[in-house]
Amino acid sequence: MKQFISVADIGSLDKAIAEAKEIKNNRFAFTELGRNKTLLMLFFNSSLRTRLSTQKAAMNLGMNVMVLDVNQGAWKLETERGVIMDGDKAEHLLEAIPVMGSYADVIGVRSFAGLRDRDEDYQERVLRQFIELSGRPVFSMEAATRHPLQSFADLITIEEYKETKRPKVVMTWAPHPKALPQAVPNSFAEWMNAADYDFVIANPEGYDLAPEFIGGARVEHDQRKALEGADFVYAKNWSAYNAPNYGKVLRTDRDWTIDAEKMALTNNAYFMHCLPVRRNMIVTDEVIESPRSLVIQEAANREISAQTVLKRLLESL
Ligand code: AN0
Ligand code: CP
Repeated sequence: MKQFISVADIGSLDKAIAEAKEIKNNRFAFTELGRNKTLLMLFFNSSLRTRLSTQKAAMNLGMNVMVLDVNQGAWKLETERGVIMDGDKAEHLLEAIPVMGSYADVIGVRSFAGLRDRDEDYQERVLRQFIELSGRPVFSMEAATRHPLQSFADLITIEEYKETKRPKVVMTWAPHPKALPQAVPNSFAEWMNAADYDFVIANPEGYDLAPEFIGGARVEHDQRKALEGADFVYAKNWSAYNAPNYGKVLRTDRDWTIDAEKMALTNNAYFMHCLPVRRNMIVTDEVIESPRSLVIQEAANREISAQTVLKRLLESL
Protein backbone atom coordinates (compact mmCIF):
# COMPACT_ATOMS: atom_id res chain seq x y z
CA MET A 1 0.00 0.00 0.00
CA LYS A 2 1.55 3.30 -1.18
CA GLN A 3 -0.94 5.71 0.37
CA PHE A 4 -3.93 5.65 2.70
CA ILE A 5 -6.42 8.42 2.10
CA SER A 6 -9.70 6.51 1.66
CA VAL A 7 -11.31 3.08 1.88
CA ALA A 8 -10.25 2.45 -1.73
CA ASP A 9 -6.61 2.16 -0.60
CA ILE A 10 -7.19 -0.67 1.86
CA GLY A 11 -8.42 -3.31 -0.59
CA SER A 12 -10.33 -6.26 0.90
CA LEU A 13 -12.00 -5.27 4.17
CA ASP A 14 -12.04 -8.91 5.33
CA LYS A 15 -8.26 -9.10 4.91
CA ALA A 16 -7.75 -5.77 6.63
CA ILE A 17 -9.92 -6.80 9.59
CA ALA A 18 -8.07 -10.13 9.89
CA GLU A 19 -4.72 -8.32 9.80
CA ALA A 20 -5.92 -5.84 12.43
CA LYS A 21 -7.02 -8.71 14.68
CA GLU A 22 -3.62 -10.37 14.32
CA ILE A 23 -1.90 -7.09 15.26
CA LYS A 24 -4.20 -6.60 18.24
CA ASN A 25 -3.30 -10.07 19.51
CA ASN A 26 0.41 -9.33 19.24
CA ARG A 27 1.29 -5.67 18.77
CA PHE A 28 5.02 -6.32 19.01
CA ALA A 29 5.34 -9.03 16.33
CA PHE A 30 6.76 -6.59 13.77
CA THR A 31 9.19 -4.46 15.77
CA GLU A 32 11.93 -4.98 13.15
CA LEU A 33 9.80 -3.68 10.26
CA GLY A 34 10.12 -0.04 11.31
CA ARG A 35 13.73 -0.13 12.47
CA ASN A 36 15.60 2.99 11.29
CA LYS A 37 12.47 4.23 9.58
CA THR A 38 11.08 7.66 10.46
CA LEU A 39 7.45 8.69 10.66
CA LEU A 40 6.72 12.40 10.35
CA MET A 41 3.30 13.43 11.63
CA LEU A 42 2.12 16.88 10.58
CA PHE A 43 -0.77 18.56 12.30
CA PHE A 44 -2.42 21.60 10.76
CA ASN A 45 -5.22 21.07 13.36
CA SER A 46 -5.55 19.92 16.97
CA SER A 47 -5.65 16.26 18.00
CA LEU A 48 -5.60 14.03 21.06
CA ARG A 49 -6.35 10.50 19.81
CA THR A 50 -4.78 10.65 16.36
CA ARG A 51 -1.54 12.05 17.69
CA LEU A 52 -1.16 9.55 20.53
CA SER A 53 -2.53 6.42 18.84
CA THR A 54 -0.52 6.91 15.64
CA GLN A 55 2.69 7.58 17.56
CA LYS A 56 2.05 4.51 19.71
CA ALA A 57 1.35 2.40 16.61
CA ALA A 58 4.61 3.58 15.03
CA MET A 59 6.56 2.80 18.21
CA ASN A 60 5.01 -0.70 18.30
CA LEU A 61 6.54 -1.18 14.83
CA GLY A 62 9.96 0.05 15.98
CA MET A 63 9.79 3.35 14.09
CA ASN A 64 11.27 6.69 15.05
CA VAL A 65 8.65 9.42 15.24
CA MET A 66 8.73 13.18 14.66
CA VAL A 67 5.66 15.35 15.26
CA LEU A 68 5.23 18.89 13.97
CA ASP A 69 2.34 21.19 14.86
CA VAL A 70 2.53 23.33 11.78
CA ASN A 71 0.73 26.29 13.35
CA GLN A 72 2.82 26.30 16.52
CA GLY A 73 6.53 26.79 16.05
CA ALA A 74 6.89 26.25 12.30
CA TRP A 75 6.82 29.06 9.74
CA LYS A 76 3.34 30.00 8.61
CA LEU A 77 2.80 28.17 5.32
CA GLU A 78 1.27 29.56 2.14
CA THR A 79 -0.83 26.97 0.30
CA GLU A 80 -2.02 28.96 -2.78
CA ARG A 81 0.27 28.88 -5.79
CA GLY A 82 1.01 32.17 -7.55
CA VAL A 83 0.38 34.55 -4.67
CA ILE A 84 2.78 37.40 -3.94
CA MET A 85 4.00 36.42 -0.49
CA ASP A 86 4.07 39.86 1.11
CA GLY A 87 1.75 38.91 4.00
CA ASP A 88 2.31 36.87 7.17
CA LYS A 89 3.17 33.54 5.46
CA ALA A 90 6.96 33.07 5.50
CA GLU A 91 7.22 29.83 3.52
CA HIS A 92 5.38 28.03 0.72
CA LEU A 93 4.11 24.48 0.92
CA LEU A 94 5.87 23.87 -2.42
CA GLU A 95 9.28 24.07 -0.69
CA ALA A 96 8.19 22.86 2.74
CA ILE A 97 6.77 19.54 1.50
CA PRO A 98 9.88 18.23 -0.31
CA VAL A 99 12.05 19.45 2.59
CA MET A 100 9.93 17.52 5.09
CA GLY A 101 9.92 14.53 2.74
CA SER A 102 13.72 14.50 2.82
CA TYR A 103 13.68 13.80 6.58
CA ALA A 104 10.98 11.14 6.62
CA ASP A 105 10.15 7.67 5.28
CA VAL A 106 6.39 7.92 5.85
CA ILE A 107 4.28 11.06 6.31
CA GLY A 108 0.94 11.47 8.09
CA VAL A 109 -1.04 14.67 7.52
CA ARG A 110 -3.96 16.23 9.39
CA SER A 111 -5.52 19.12 7.47
CA PHE A 112 -9.19 19.92 8.03
CA ALA A 113 -11.64 21.52 5.64
CA GLY A 114 -11.72 25.32 5.76
CA LEU A 115 -15.55 25.15 5.37
CA ARG A 116 -15.56 28.32 3.25
CA ASP A 117 -15.10 27.03 -0.31
CA ARG A 118 -16.66 23.64 -0.98
CA ASP A 119 -14.84 22.96 -4.25
CA GLU A 120 -11.50 23.78 -2.67
CA ASP A 121 -12.17 21.50 0.32
CA TYR A 122 -13.45 18.61 -1.80
CA GLN A 123 -10.41 18.78 -4.09
CA GLU A 124 -8.23 17.85 -1.07
CA ARG A 125 -5.53 20.22 -2.28
CA VAL A 126 -3.23 20.04 0.75
CA LEU A 127 -3.25 16.24 0.97
CA ARG A 128 -2.79 15.89 -2.82
CA GLN A 129 0.21 18.20 -2.75
CA PHE A 130 1.83 16.05 -0.06
CA ILE A 131 1.26 12.95 -2.21
CA GLU A 132 2.68 14.65 -5.32
CA LEU A 133 5.62 16.52 -3.81
CA SER A 134 6.91 14.61 -0.77
CA GLY A 135 8.16 11.51 -2.60
CA ARG A 136 6.99 9.44 0.40
CA PRO A 137 4.00 7.27 1.23
CA VAL A 138 1.38 9.60 2.70
CA PHE A 139 -1.55 8.76 4.93
CA SER A 140 -4.46 10.88 6.09
CA MET A 141 -4.85 11.66 9.78
CA GLU A 142 -8.14 13.41 8.83
CA ALA A 143 -8.15 15.54 5.74
CA ALA A 144 -10.80 17.86 4.30
CA THR A 145 -13.27 15.17 3.25
CA ARG A 146 -12.34 11.91 5.02
CA HIS A 147 -10.97 10.42 8.25
CA PRO A 148 -10.10 6.87 7.18
CA LEU A 149 -8.05 5.86 10.27
CA GLN A 150 -11.14 6.64 12.34
CA SER A 151 -13.50 4.73 10.04
CA PHE A 152 -11.18 1.72 10.00
CA ALA A 153 -11.11 1.72 13.83
CA ASP A 154 -14.93 2.03 13.82
CA LEU A 155 -15.20 -0.96 11.49
CA ILE A 156 -12.90 -3.04 13.71
CA THR A 157 -15.03 -2.07 16.74
CA ILE A 158 -18.31 -3.03 15.05
CA GLU A 159 -16.80 -6.36 13.98
CA GLU A 160 -15.75 -7.03 17.58
CA TYR A 161 -19.17 -6.26 19.09
CA LYS A 162 -21.73 -7.21 16.43
CA GLU A 163 -24.15 -9.93 17.47
CA THR A 164 -25.53 -10.65 13.98
CA LYS A 165 -23.70 -11.07 10.68
CA ARG A 166 -25.33 -8.03 9.09
CA PRO A 167 -26.13 -5.52 11.86
CA LYS A 168 -28.22 -2.39 11.40
CA VAL A 169 -25.87 0.57 11.77
CA VAL A 170 -27.42 4.04 12.06
CA MET A 171 -25.23 7.10 11.71
CA THR A 172 -27.15 10.04 13.12
CA TRP A 173 -26.43 13.75 12.96
CA ALA A 174 -26.53 15.40 16.42
CA PRO A 175 -26.27 19.05 17.46
CA HIS A 176 -23.04 20.97 18.11
CA PRO A 177 -22.49 24.70 18.65
CA LYS A 178 -19.68 25.13 16.12
CA ALA A 179 -19.30 24.24 12.45
CA LEU A 180 -17.59 20.86 11.96
CA PRO A 181 -16.37 19.27 8.72
CA GLN A 182 -18.12 16.38 6.96
CA ALA A 183 -14.93 14.30 6.98
CA VAL A 184 -15.90 11.85 9.75
CA PRO A 185 -19.45 11.14 8.48
CA ASN A 186 -18.34 11.03 4.81
CA SER A 187 -15.66 8.55 5.66
CA PHE A 188 -17.81 6.43 7.98
CA ALA A 189 -20.46 6.22 5.24
CA GLU A 190 -17.85 5.17 2.70
CA TRP A 191 -16.57 2.36 4.95
CA MET A 192 -20.06 1.20 5.98
CA ASN A 193 -21.14 1.08 2.34
CA ALA A 194 -18.07 -1.02 1.57
CA ALA A 195 -18.89 -3.39 4.45
CA ASP A 196 -22.00 -5.54 4.09
CA TYR A 197 -24.16 -3.89 6.79
CA ASP A 198 -27.69 -2.53 6.86
CA PHE A 199 -26.60 1.12 6.89
CA VAL A 200 -28.87 4.12 7.47
CA ILE A 201 -27.93 7.82 7.67
CA ALA A 202 -30.27 9.99 9.77
CA ASN A 203 -30.03 13.76 9.54
CA PRO A 204 -32.32 16.80 9.57
CA GLU A 205 -33.40 18.37 6.28
CA GLY A 206 -30.59 20.53 4.94
CA TYR A 207 -27.84 18.27 6.26
CA ASP A 208 -27.66 15.62 3.53
CA LEU A 209 -24.08 14.62 2.77
CA ALA A 210 -22.54 14.66 -0.71
CA PRO A 211 -24.20 12.03 -2.96
CA GLU A 212 -20.86 10.34 -3.66
CA PHE A 213 -20.50 9.61 0.06
CA ILE A 214 -24.14 8.63 0.70
CA GLY A 215 -23.74 6.02 -2.03
CA GLY A 216 -26.33 3.28 -1.64
CA ALA A 217 -27.17 4.11 2.00
CA ARG A 218 -30.75 4.92 3.05
CA VAL A 219 -31.20 8.54 4.19
CA GLU A 220 -33.87 9.18 6.81
CA HIS A 221 -34.97 12.63 8.03
CA ASP A 222 -36.98 11.20 10.96
CA GLN A 223 -34.40 10.28 13.60
CA ARG A 224 -36.73 8.13 15.73
CA LYS A 225 -37.83 6.10 12.71
CA ALA A 226 -34.20 5.54 11.70
CA LEU A 227 -33.25 4.36 15.19
CA GLU A 228 -35.89 1.61 15.34
CA GLY A 229 -34.18 -1.75 15.56
CA ALA A 230 -30.65 -0.32 15.31
CA ASP A 231 -27.77 -2.49 16.57
CA PHE A 232 -25.24 0.39 16.51
CA VAL A 233 -25.92 4.12 16.86
CA TYR A 234 -23.05 6.23 15.54
CA ALA A 235 -23.60 9.87 16.47
CA LYS A 236 -21.75 12.75 14.82
CA ASN A 237 -22.29 16.39 14.06
CA TRP A 238 -21.46 17.92 10.71
CA SER A 239 -22.08 21.27 9.07
CA ALA A 240 -24.23 21.60 5.96
CA TYR A 241 -22.83 20.32 2.66
CA ASN A 242 -25.36 21.73 0.21
CA ALA A 243 -25.01 25.16 -1.39
CA PRO A 244 -25.68 27.91 -0.42
CA ASN A 245 -25.25 26.72 3.19
CA TYR A 246 -21.93 24.88 2.82
CA GLY A 247 -20.04 24.86 6.12
CA LYS A 248 -22.90 26.49 8.05
CA VAL A 249 -24.61 25.53 11.32
CA LEU A 250 -28.35 25.54 10.56
CA ARG A 251 -29.60 24.58 14.04
CA THR A 252 -28.26 23.98 17.56
CA ASP A 253 -31.46 22.88 19.37
CA ARG A 254 -31.26 19.59 21.24
CA ASP A 255 -34.05 17.75 19.37
CA TRP A 256 -31.48 15.42 17.77
CA THR A 257 -29.41 14.80 20.94
CA ILE A 258 -29.07 11.06 21.66
CA ASP A 259 -30.70 10.25 25.00
CA ALA A 260 -31.93 7.13 26.80
CA GLU A 261 -35.46 7.49 25.45
CA LYS A 262 -34.12 7.35 21.87
CA MET A 263 -31.77 4.47 22.66
CA ALA A 264 -34.86 2.58 23.92
CA LEU A 265 -36.17 2.55 20.33
CA THR A 266 -33.17 0.50 19.21
CA ASN A 267 -32.33 -3.18 19.45
CA ASN A 268 -30.38 -2.50 22.68
CA ALA A 269 -27.86 -0.76 20.43
CA TYR A 270 -24.28 0.05 21.20
CA PHE A 271 -23.50 3.78 21.20
CA MET A 272 -20.49 5.02 19.21
CA HIS A 273 -18.77 8.38 18.68
CA CYS A 274 -15.30 9.15 17.35
CA LEU A 275 -14.59 11.70 20.15
CA PRO A 276 -14.00 14.45 21.11
CA VAL A 277 -17.66 14.70 22.08
CA ARG A 278 -19.66 17.50 23.65
CA ARG A 279 -21.76 15.90 26.38
CA ASN A 280 -25.43 16.82 26.57
CA MET A 281 -25.27 18.31 23.07
CA ILE A 282 -24.43 15.20 21.01
CA VAL A 283 -25.26 12.62 23.70
CA THR A 284 -26.48 12.65 27.30
CA ASP A 285 -24.24 11.68 30.21
CA GLU A 286 -26.47 8.67 30.83
CA VAL A 287 -26.00 7.19 27.34
CA ILE A 288 -22.27 7.83 27.01
CA GLU A 289 -21.68 6.34 30.48
CA SER A 290 -23.92 3.32 29.90
CA PRO A 291 -22.48 -0.20 29.53
CA ARG A 292 -23.55 -0.11 25.83
CA SER A 293 -21.25 2.85 25.10
CA LEU A 294 -18.20 1.86 23.02
CA VAL A 295 -16.48 5.24 22.79
CA ILE A 296 -13.38 4.18 24.73
CA GLN A 297 -13.02 0.85 22.90
CA GLU A 298 -13.36 2.74 19.61
CA ALA A 299 -10.59 5.16 20.56
CA ALA A 300 -8.39 2.26 21.70
CA ASN A 301 -8.82 0.66 18.29
CA ARG A 302 -7.25 3.74 16.70
CA GLU A 303 -3.88 2.28 17.71
CA ILE A 304 -4.80 -0.90 15.83
CA SER A 305 -6.05 0.79 12.66
CA ALA A 306 -2.97 3.02 12.59
CA GLN A 307 -0.63 0.08 13.14
CA THR A 308 -2.25 -1.94 10.35
CA VAL A 309 -1.91 0.98 7.96
CA LEU A 310 1.67 1.83 8.97
CA LYS A 311 2.68 -1.83 8.66
CA ARG A 312 1.36 -1.94 5.09
CA LEU A 313 3.04 1.37 4.18
CA LEU A 314 6.35 0.12 5.61
CA GLU A 315 6.03 -3.12 3.63
CA SER A 316 5.81 -0.99 0.45
CA LEU A 317 9.12 0.82 1.05
C1 AN0 B 1 -13.28 17.15 14.41
C2 AN0 B 1 -14.30 16.84 13.31
O1 AN0 B 1 -15.50 16.83 13.57
O2 AN0 B 1 -13.88 16.59 12.17
C3 AN0 B 1 -12.38 15.98 14.69
C4 AN0 B 1 -13.07 14.69 14.98
C5 AN0 B 1 -12.15 13.54 15.03
N1 AN0 B 1 -13.96 17.51 15.63
C6 AN0 B 1 -13.85 18.71 16.17
O3 AN0 B 1 -13.22 19.59 15.64
C7 AN0 B 1 -14.55 18.94 17.49
N1 CP C 1 -11.15 10.86 16.81
C1 CP C 1 -10.07 11.67 16.59
O1 CP C 1 -9.52 11.70 15.49
O2 CP C 1 -9.68 12.39 17.66
P1 CP C 1 -8.56 13.54 17.68
O3 CP C 1 -9.12 14.70 16.91
O4 CP C 1 -8.36 13.83 19.13
O5 CP C 1 -7.32 13.02 17.04
